[in-house]
Amino acid sequence: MTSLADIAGVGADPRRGGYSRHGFDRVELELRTWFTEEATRRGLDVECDRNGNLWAWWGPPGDGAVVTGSHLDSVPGGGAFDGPLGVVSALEAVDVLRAKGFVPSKPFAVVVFAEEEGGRFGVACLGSRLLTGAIAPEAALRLSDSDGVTVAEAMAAAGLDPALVGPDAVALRRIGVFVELHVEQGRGLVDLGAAVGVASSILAHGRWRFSVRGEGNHAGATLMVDRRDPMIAAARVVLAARQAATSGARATVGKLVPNPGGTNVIPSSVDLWLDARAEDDARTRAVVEEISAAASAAAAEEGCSVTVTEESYGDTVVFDAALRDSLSGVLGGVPALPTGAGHDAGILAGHVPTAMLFVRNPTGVSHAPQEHAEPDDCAAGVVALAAVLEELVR
Ligand code: HGY
Ligand code: MN
Ligand code: MN
Ligand code: MN
Repeated sequence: MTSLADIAGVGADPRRGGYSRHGFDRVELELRTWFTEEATRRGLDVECDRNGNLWAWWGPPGDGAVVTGSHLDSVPGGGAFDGPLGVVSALEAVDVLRAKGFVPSKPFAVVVFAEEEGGRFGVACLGSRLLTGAIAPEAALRLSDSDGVTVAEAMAAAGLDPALVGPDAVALRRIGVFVELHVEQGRGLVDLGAAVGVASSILAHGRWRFSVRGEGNHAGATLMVDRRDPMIAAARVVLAARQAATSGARATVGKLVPNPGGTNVIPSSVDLWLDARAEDDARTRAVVEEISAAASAAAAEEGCSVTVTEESYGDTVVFDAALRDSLSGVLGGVPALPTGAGHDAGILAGHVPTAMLFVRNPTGVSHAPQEHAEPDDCAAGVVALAAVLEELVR
């Protein structure tokens, strides 16, 4: 049995949360080795698809499979459960089903998607986006990390052939239905007093890079009136994000990089990344436009320039209501709730029948070490996932 402590083992690995590269890099590859060993130990046959996603098959691969899984990578400083809970629970659900003598009557797989957080290359759900064609191979391959290492180089170093990257019709045809179990990133289930819930929708959300250019100079020798300081304009963008995010919208600047980044140096440029989300496309776009207008005004007043580049975007996802409600029914009528967090399930939902199960997070916190799920709730999640998978295979 994969003990739920493995979540702590895999998810809470200090290298994982404290590591900011992940995608096809050392720590993610070690986590994938762990998964391969755990899946193989269960008699599952593990293969890696052309885009770096891992598939552990219970029986022969085939079209119309029941597929479950999630991701193992993390955001920098992330918690132990975002991703690993879905992977460990999938392996444990296989244990539960096997223990009751269940043998899948249709193809069945556990999947681990690559680079879900986009922590290394900046595009979330890179593995599932490549699989579905949501990102063009050439656009993905030239993405680079903070050291200038491209996706193509990272994949090659991980033993993958970058020339094969791209939409994978075979892998997609094999997915008959996909169910992702995930720790809830919020307090919805806490407030509802429920251990498990099903997902109703995902906010529209995306990432935009603001590059502010000014004039690098000496911190001491340059009079304030003589400055063209991009940090001032960048600071005004951060405040504009807060002001624009009204009526349910969310806007975050979690990453800001001055160049060159010396304490006694007025930066020549500052790059910052905006994460904006709202209940629909129009609202999200309106928030970004308002922030971009504020950025242009701030740059002009500071004698700087600013360029805004959309790096990834996904419209609102509404999960199939019939599937959602049928799974809720299998579980005795667990509540359906929306999420502000993106998931590989959100990418697949546009292509195959897709659902999500959420497990209660008593802190409601995510993308931080305080993210949590109690062992009893994790166990309830495994039981729920096993029941749902058994129903879907029927
Ligand atoms: O950023 C997100 O919403 C997800 O956790 N990748
Ligand atoms: Mn996440
Ligand atoms: Mn996640
Ligand atoms: Mn000096």
